Amino acid sequence: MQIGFRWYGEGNDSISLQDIKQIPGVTSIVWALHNKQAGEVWEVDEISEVAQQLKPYGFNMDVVESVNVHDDIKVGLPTRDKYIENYKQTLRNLKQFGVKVVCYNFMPIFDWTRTDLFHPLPDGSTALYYEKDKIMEDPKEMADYILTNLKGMTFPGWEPERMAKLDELFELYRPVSKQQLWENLKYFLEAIMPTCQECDIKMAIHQDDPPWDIFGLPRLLVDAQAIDYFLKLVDNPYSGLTLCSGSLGANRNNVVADIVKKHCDRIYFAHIRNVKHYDNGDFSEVSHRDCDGDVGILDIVIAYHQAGFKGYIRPDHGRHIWSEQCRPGYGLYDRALGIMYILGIWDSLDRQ
Ligand code: DNO
Repeated sequence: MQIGFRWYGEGNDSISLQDIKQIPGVTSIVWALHNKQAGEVWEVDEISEVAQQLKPYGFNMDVVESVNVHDDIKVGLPTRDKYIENYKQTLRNLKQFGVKVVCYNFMPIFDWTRTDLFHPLPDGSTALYYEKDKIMEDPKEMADYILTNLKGMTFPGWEPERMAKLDELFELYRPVSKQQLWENLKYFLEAIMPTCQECDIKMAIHQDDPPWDIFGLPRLLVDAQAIDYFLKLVDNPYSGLTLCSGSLGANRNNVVADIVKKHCDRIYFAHIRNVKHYDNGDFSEVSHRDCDGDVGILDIVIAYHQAGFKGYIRPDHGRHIWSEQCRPGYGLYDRALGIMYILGIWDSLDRQ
């Protein structure tokens, strides 16, 4: 197991590499070129700039989160082939820097979706929150709310350029059924698998967050059954999972530890996040401690340990604590606490 920490880049994150260096156990910076639009090639000199920043700290850049997939690929337009060629070129360029895993998602239009980015918790901290009823309303309202609260920070999946075209995007996705979306995912993966093999880069899909359809848009990776289906759809070791405990765990029927046990050999990247459910269907993100939420963090970490997991793990979202001003979900302190919790479990299991 190797510990990663997501970092949004120089000038784009309140957290410095120096800060991250002081968290025990972190060896990988989980990074991306956040100024790139989906579909653009990531050029060697742009990647090299990040490599130069990481070098003095001894961090590797093995995991990219995310190289986003262009909507034309998701929708299955004829122009998708051009964007797939660009994706392949990006993979070849990433290979030059030793990248081993690319995390990506196939969510239509929206990436992770929350209705409150700074919801107060009883302990005085704030956290990302999902209020089910608010999602029934206008998607534009929600996009406006999120963009306003991001205060100019870029967030993958919430690019202002894309959000400005929401009507157009909804129109584009209207004819795309769930089955068609699966077919388009298959087409994309089959097209890039030879390049992944040539570059020895594993594609690791992130689950839909939350794991159910929203605003009438079909969402694919929502439960154990969908994960089984996905892994058979393109049954190639270069296509696997970023298993996100928090995304799946938002549905209380998902038992994430069971998915770890079943598919550990196809999990290349693990996101560890805890979620608390409310009876009305709302949920809140909470600390990584097992008893603070409902996801079964302890069982999940034990399952990874027992399976001899060799991939990358990162603490996923954290609460905003100790008055930290940071990106929603991506502060320093609570994620650092999350790492210490995961390492505490891991080290004591090693001892046994
Ligand atoms: C949320 C993240 C996701 C993830 C993408 C991967 O914070 O886990 O946004 O990065 O879905 O493409």
